[in-house]
Amino acid sequence: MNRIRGRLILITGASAGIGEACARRCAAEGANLVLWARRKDRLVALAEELRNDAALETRIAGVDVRDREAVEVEAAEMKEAALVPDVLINNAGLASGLAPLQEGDPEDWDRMIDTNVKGLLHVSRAFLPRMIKLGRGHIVNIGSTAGHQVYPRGNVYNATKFAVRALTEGMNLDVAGTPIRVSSVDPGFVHTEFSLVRFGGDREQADAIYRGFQPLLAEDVADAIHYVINAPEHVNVFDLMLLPTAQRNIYVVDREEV
Ligand code: NDP
Ligand code: 8X3
Repeated sequence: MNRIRGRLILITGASAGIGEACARRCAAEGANLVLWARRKDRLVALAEELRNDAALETRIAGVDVRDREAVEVEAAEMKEAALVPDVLINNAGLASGLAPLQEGDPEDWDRMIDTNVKGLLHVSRAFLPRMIKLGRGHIVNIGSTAGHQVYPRGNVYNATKFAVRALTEGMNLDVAGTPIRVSSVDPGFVHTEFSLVRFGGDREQADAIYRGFQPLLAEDVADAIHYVINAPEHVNVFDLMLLPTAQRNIYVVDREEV
């Protein structure tokens, strides 16, 4: 049964990877979309492509989720246009660097904390009150296996994803007594631009992360997210973890020698 056709789905970080795959999947299911990211040129191209494939309403905005004012302005414009998301997918996120804390760059820490934690808070705070008022809404936070177990040199990235898990649990308590659902989808290794971003554009270092095994694809995660948002209203998928078969915990991966 298709429960998302005609729904309004807001995806943050829709210009690449999991967010982009999710936009494509939701479009294929007939949802209307609001797509946010900093690289607006990519959103323009994606929206154009989706419009050609399906008769959808797609609204895009170049929003940096770290910028609370920008989030509030865009949310207010949506309110003016009577657009309240049925589903908010808090996907925008990144890792920046991979170093022991004693060698870490505080600017990397700011980038991760401001995006993965505060960005998620800014966007949720902007839309949750209206969801509650209307008595409908579903927030899906993209966490990570990194929010369940730490790995060497993961320190601050791990901390942000542990925070996302705490926020999913906390938000569920906050919306108790309403029909609002808050879910978390927590993938293991997914081959996206994630590692390229983490290593500052170093393709060799990024490719090495996914070498010798089959990582998840962004489309695999989009499938899982689709399952979560398409579930009947009495079902709240609280925390869905999905890992590549070759990945046995956060850092144990069966790699073939290449
Ligand atoms: P990508 O780098 O491919 O995509 C990240 C997306 O986030 C981009 O669209 C980027 O757009 C957006 N983004 C980053 N910073 C901001 C910002 N400040 N404001 C708005 N958008 C932003 O990585 P993934 O698709 O892999 O990552 C998506 C989510 O999945 C993240 O939360 C990540 O932590 C999580 N995750 C990823 C895993 C993996 O192995 N890849 C595993 C587990 C979780 P732009 O640069 O245009 O702003
Ligand atoms: C991303 C997965 O293991 O690269 O959250 O940190 S990992």
